[in-house]
Order: sequence, then C-alpha cells, then structure tokens
Amino acid sequence: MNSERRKFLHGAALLGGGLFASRSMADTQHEQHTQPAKKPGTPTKPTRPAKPLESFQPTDVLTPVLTPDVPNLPFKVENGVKVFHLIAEPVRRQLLPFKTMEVWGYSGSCPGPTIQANQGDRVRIVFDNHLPESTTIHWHGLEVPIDMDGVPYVSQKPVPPGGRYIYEFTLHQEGTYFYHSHGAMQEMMGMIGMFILHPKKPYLPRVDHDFGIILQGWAILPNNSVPNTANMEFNWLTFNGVSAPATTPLLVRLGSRARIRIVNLGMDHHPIHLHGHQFFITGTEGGRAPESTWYPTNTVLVGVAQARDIEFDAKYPGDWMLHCHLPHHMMNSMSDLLGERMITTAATNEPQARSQMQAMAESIGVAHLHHAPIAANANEVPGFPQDAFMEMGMDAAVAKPETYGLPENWSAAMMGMMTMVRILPPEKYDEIMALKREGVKGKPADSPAPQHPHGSGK
Ligand SMILES: [Cu+2]
Repeated sequence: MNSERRKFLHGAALLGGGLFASRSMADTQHEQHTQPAKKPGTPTKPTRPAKPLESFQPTDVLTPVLTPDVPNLPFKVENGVKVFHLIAEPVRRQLLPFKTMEVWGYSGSCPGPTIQANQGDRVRIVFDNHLPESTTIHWHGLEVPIDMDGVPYVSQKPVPPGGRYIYEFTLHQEGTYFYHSHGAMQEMMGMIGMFILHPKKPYLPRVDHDFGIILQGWAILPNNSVPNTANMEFNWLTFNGVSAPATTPLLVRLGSRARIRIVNLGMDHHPIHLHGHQFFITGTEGGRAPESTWYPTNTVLVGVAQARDIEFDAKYPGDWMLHCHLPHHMMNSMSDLLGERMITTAATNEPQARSQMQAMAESIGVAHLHHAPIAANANEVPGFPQDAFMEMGMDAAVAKPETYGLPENWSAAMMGMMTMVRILPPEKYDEIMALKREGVKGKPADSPAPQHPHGSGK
C-alpha cells in the first residue's frame, strides 16, 4: 500500500466515522442471506441514514467521476471495508420537463447511483429490495466469487420484496463497470448503475475531467408513464435517465484532457459521436486498454452490455454535441408529447400539419416559438411537411448553471440521446463552476439561468 492510498483510507475512515447512524449492518463477512424483513409483497419505505454518508473523495492521484444527473452512492468505512447501502425501488424520473416516467432504479435514482471505489478496496453492499417482486444484483464484469454473482437460483436465492442480501467482495480490477438486475425485464425498467474502480496507479496521460454516462432506451406508449418492458420499439432515449435538451452539459476547461465513460444497457447498440474533436478509445468493460490499441476516431459504437472509455484533449473552444448518431435516437417521442394533437403520417400533406412542432409547443406550454422559415412553395415538395427540421426549443424550461451563456434557442437543436461538451475558456469555466456552487448552497432561484425573451420570430 503506498502512502497516498494509506492517507486516503485514513482520511476516509475519519470522515466516515460516526456519520452512519442507522442500525448495525451484518458484519459477518461472506455470509450472504436473503432475509425477508416483512411479508413478501408488503410495501416498504426506503430506509435511509439520517445523515449523509461519505461520498467518494478525490485524492491527489485520482479524479472522481462525475455522472451528470445521477448522484454518487455514499458509503461508510467499517473496519477497513467500504460499506454501501443500495435499495432497489420504484423511482419517478423526469426525463424532460414535460415528461415523467415511472421506472425502477436504486436508492431514489434511475439509473442507480454511481458507486466509486479504489482498486484493492474491499466493499460490502447492503442490498434491500423495496420492489413489489424479487430481484438480485449482478456486478457486470467484476471478478467476484460465484456466490456474489447475482444470478437468481444459480448463484443465490432471489431477494424477496422486503428482503436483504449482503454482497461483499474485494475489487482487484480497475476500470468502468456496472451493476444491474439479472432479470431482463427489470433491466428494461431501468435497473442499472455505474460502478467505477479507480486504478491504484493513475492512468497516463492524466485527465482533468472524468465523466460517466449510461445509455438507456424506453418504450413508453403515448400518454403513459410506465415502460412496456415487452415492447421491441423504443421511443425515449436517455443519457443518465434524461433526454436532451434536459441532459446536463459536460463542462470542460479549454486545454485540459477529458475522459468520458459510456455504458450501454438496453436493446440497441449506440454509435456515440463527438463533434469537433478526435478521441481515443482507452478502455472497455474489461478495464484499461493498452495504449498500443488506441487509434483516433470520433464515433464509438457502444454495444449492449459494453463500456467504452474515450479520452481527448479539449483543444477547441465551443459547445460540442455528444450524441448517439442513430437518427431515431436523436428524437424525443413526438407523438407522445403531442398527445391528442398528434398529427398522423397520413396527414403530412395537409397544410395544418405543417407547423406540428408549433402545435406541440403550444400544447405543452413551451415558451419557444421560433419556427424556422419555410419556402413559399414548400407544400409542393414531396416529403414536406413532415417538419423534418424538427425544432422545439425550451431554453428556459431546462436552464441550469451548466447551460449559462448558450445561444438563444440552443435547446431546439437537442433531442434524445444527446448532450453537450462545453469546452470553455478558463474564466468562463470558473464563472459557471461558481454558479454551480451557488446553486448547491440552496439558492437555485437566484441562479442566473438565461431567460431569453422570445417572440420576435426573427
Ligand atoms: Cu442510439
């Protein structure tokens, strides 16, 4: 154990001591059990510690991973073991300001909170099931003893509703991993979270920013909020449980080096494309890739059950798109948002269909209302008016410190599996980080979210 690591463990122990006020957890190592705390089927409320636990702390050799729109899972240190408490439970997730889905996740979040630990750590995950049915957790890619593998009936008994299971193992790997239910349809209800293992020896070259994004697809019928797990067509596509333009942009300081870790769990493979920069694929779901395998590219195909780490030097200032390039994954469910005002494809040659985006914006009360110009003879052109330009801005509805300073109607260009990598000159970067800190202090109303006046139609 090197001195940094010792220092880190010592610091974490100090920070963790006394913060965990809830009942004592099972201390027995390796004694896994399913323990129905209540009758199966009895609704349970999440038991959460009274005080926040310790979240992953950076040391001088590590950059913590930021998973936008998804929290970290806190932990306490108990006799040298990092103890996490994870609860499978129903979650209401707003994926756009006007669309909420009722999904399943972990500890109040879907995707589940990010677990961050260091290579070499011993971790204990105290897992409670607050779902109405049984479940288990599989640690995807982790080399753990078979009785920790989370496959119902094969490696453990299912954890019943109200039940608890203690997972405990030592992390000898490094890289981007994830956890998920081992029930396929529970996966499609959202039951996945990221599991980051920071390496003992930092990767080279060092990065200044490290982000994590989970890709998911949802089949939610119009005017519904619950995913249809048997459906084979997906109309909502999310980064970390949010569709663009509500995805929180990734802020990167100009001249720095950034890593983005992308994990996919769903029914589709996603070619993720970054604008304006070339990157290297530096890691997979199996850990760090040797540098001899790196090659420049700007699109990475992230297959189902895969993880891909990409790294690039942030050379060019600007607000650069990062998105799945499948055209239907760069859309939101228009028919769903339109609801009863849905315009059918059969009606696309009717003039009233022309401004369907405008109609949608009105129906859901979006403040936007620029509609890009159309030609005078537009209706004579085959294909029009499907309104393929598809703009529906909602700048004000999705404003947050990370969107500060974006050009007017920026949100009209963003839908589906998409976010923005904002490569900012240092002074602008520092300004927005200061705004974020203000927000954290509980003054969201004061946050200088841009409120552009609309209506000029220019
Ligand atoms: Cu895609």
